[in-house]
Amino acid sequence: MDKKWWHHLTAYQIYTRSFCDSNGDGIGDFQGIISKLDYLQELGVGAIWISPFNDSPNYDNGYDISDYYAILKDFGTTEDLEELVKECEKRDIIVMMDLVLNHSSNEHPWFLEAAKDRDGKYHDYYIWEEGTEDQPPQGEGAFFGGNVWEWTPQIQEYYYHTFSIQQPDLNWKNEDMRKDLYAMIRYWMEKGIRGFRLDAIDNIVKNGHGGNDQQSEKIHTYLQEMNKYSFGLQDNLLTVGETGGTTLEMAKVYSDPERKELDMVFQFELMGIDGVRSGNWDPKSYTLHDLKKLMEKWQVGLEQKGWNSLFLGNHDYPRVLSRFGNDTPEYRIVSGKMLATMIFGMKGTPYIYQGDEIGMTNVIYTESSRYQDIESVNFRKEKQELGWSEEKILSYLLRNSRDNARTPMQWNTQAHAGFTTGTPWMEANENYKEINVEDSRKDPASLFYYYKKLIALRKEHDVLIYGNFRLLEEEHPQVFAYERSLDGRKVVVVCNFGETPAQMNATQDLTDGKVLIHNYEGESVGKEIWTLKPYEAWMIEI
Ligand code: TEU
Ligand code: CA
Repeated sequence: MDKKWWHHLTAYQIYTRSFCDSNGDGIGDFQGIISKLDYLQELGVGAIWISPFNDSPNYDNGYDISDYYAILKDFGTTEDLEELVKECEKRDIIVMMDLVLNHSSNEHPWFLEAAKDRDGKYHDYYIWEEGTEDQPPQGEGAFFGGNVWEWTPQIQEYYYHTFSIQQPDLNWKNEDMRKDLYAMIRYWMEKGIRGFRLDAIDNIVKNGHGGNDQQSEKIHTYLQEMNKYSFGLQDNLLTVGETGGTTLEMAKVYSDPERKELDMVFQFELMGIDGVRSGNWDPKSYTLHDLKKLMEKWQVGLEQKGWNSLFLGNHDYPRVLSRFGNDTPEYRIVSGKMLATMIFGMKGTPYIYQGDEIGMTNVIYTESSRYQDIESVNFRKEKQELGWSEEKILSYLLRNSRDNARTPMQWNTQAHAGFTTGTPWMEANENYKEINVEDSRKDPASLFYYYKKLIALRKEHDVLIYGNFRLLEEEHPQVFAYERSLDGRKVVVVCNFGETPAQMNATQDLTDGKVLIHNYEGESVGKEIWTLKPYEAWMIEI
């Protein structure tokens, strides 16, 4: 495998709106990020992925762009962004921009034109179907509620939207539209943006009857074309595609370096394992064995060709700890460390979502009216119309809502968790007095320092980057263990996913091993490794 400069890097995702507010208007901004760069440098991350920062009416917090060249005023100015890029450069951090190319805002001038005139240049920048007001074209449900087709009385046509009605899909069949997007990407490349996360990129090819075409070859043609006219013009960029519906076979193609499509992809198979935000949001049960086999499939599947992104959550999912760990005071830190060990021992590029490094948890609301996210708001409305009780709606939102991950970053014990001196756009999680950055940095045993150590380990040990993956203890109901090996070097990772002790089968001799990291006090490897404490995790070099 050819080595790349970004292989050892750990990325950190910033949801700007909720990260740090510098001017007291209650909304996080670029100057806020700049003021926290020393913190991120200390953690050791090599990239920050910033959620969309272009101008937007914010129906979907920036994922509905009305001007691809302008900066959202809430976040700052173009000069602030340039300053951010420079300040990051000084600290060896690259800035990754979130590019939303599947759709624009319905307030983008292209769409305003398109919806006015069937014969104008921009009409074909979007996807239209004939119909009558009471007879929409055949189509599936949109991601954020309702049907994918929305009526435009002015021109008596329906437009297509994968997500909300405020997010009309762009028509990738239109070459002028594509060229306009590529020019826009070059503009941001010139501003010093070194990484690009392509939002919902596997949705850009439609199947012609109201759905996305995951089988089409066309998507590869577009990605290669985009690379040729934008990313490929520079050799020091990093691209990651959000490909929610991708199969392993497709992912191999997307991230095969020879094909020049994407450097890596986010796949969401794990994100759907418990039914969160998938299907009808009903809870789905799964076993640790299912989770292990799924991870193994992607680890082994992309071993020769391609590259994985490693993550357990982002701004679209509940908090990692509340979802896969144990967020009670007793086990919060230890289970958070265990999950981090599991992910950082794997092959791929780890992404930390803001706040996960200090163990932030889901937010507990007692009224469904507290939710702000468009998806949650639409969900609530739809279910109310169906007659669901408040109690049932609330229980679904508590488990699934994206707002769980969007409460302000918890910096300290001051008002609003130190996120703002004003009134926050969203209240901080009430537990900020117990969970915050300031306290984490004072405590050598904190999750923060554990993450810091994991990030550093990946810079020192090639076996963690390039080693082959082999699942151990496959049938164990409570332990996730695997081995990474490279040129005679071996690292074994052992994680107890249970709240109770677990006994492993002594199939390997680990007693002479060197402990790289361990989430309980004391670092000697003896026989005790075979009896794991609750949520205990080891990373051992043998
Ligand atoms: O997300 C797409 C999205 O909704 C995924 O979480 C989806 O569940 C996954 O692809 C499985 O198919 C992106 C952004 O991350 C999200 O915040 C935006 O709301 C959305 O696109 C629309 O831009
Ligand atoms: Ca602000």
